[in-house]
Amino acid sequence: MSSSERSGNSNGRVAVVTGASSGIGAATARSLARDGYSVVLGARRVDRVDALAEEIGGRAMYLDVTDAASVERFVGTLDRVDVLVNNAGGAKGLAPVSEADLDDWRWMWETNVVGTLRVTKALLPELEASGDGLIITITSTAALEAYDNGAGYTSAKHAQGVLHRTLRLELIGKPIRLTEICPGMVETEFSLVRFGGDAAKADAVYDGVTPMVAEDIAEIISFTASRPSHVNLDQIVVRPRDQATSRRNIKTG
Ligand code: 8X3
Repeated sequence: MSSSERSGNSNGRVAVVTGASSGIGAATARSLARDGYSVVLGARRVDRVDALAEEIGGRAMYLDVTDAASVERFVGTLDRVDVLVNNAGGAKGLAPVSEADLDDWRWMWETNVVGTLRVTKALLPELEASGDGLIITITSTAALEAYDNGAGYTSAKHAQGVLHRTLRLELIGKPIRLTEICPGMVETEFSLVRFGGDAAKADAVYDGVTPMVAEDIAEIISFTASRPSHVNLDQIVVRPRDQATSRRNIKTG
C-alpha cells in the first residue's frame, strides 16, 4: 500500500518516473506521490531508489533505459500506467566538435534519445488503455538552442524533443497528452555527471548564479498532471531568473 493510499488521498492512478534515484526524477516521484499517485520509480542505482520508494510508499524497479531487456522486464511488471515521466538522461563532457569523444556522444544519444524511445514505445498501450494518459518528457533548453562545446548534448536533446513532438502529432485523437518540459540551469548531479565526478568543475557552473532546484521542476510536473484532461500543456520552457539563454547568464553579462 502506498503512502497516499495509507493517508487516504490516493487518486488510483499510476505514474512511472525514469531516472528516479536523484535530482528531478526523485523530486518528481515525491511530488506525484504527494498528489496521490502510486509511483513506480525506475533507476539504475536501485539501492538509492529503494530507500526513496520506501519513503514515499512507491515501488522501486531496476531500469536501464539503454538496455532493451531491462526495459522489457520493467514494462512487464506494469499492468496500469497513467503518467510516464521520461526523465532519465544526461550529459557527458563539454568539448568542441573538433575534439568530440565518440563514446560520450554515443552515451548521450543512447540515453536521452533511444532510451526515451524504448520506454515510451513500450508503454504506449498502457497509456492509451488508461483513457487519460500523459507523457511528460524532460528535455532541456539544450533542446532549443545550440551552445559552444555542447553539441553532443544539444544534438541529443534536440532529437529527444523532436521524438516527443512527433509523437504529439501522431497521437492526436488518442486519449494521451504530451508535455515537453525544457529546463535551463537546475542544480542537481547533472554537472557532476557531465564532468565525470569533478566536483570543483561542477560547482563552478553554478557559482554566482542562483539556479533552479529539482523541486522547481517537480512542482511544474505536478501542475501539468493536475490539469483537466482536455488541456494539453505542449511545451514549457523554464529558466532561472539569472539565465536568459544557454549562452547568456548573469555571469556572462
Ligand atoms: C541542462 C541545461 O544549459 O546545462 O539541461 O544545457 S544546460
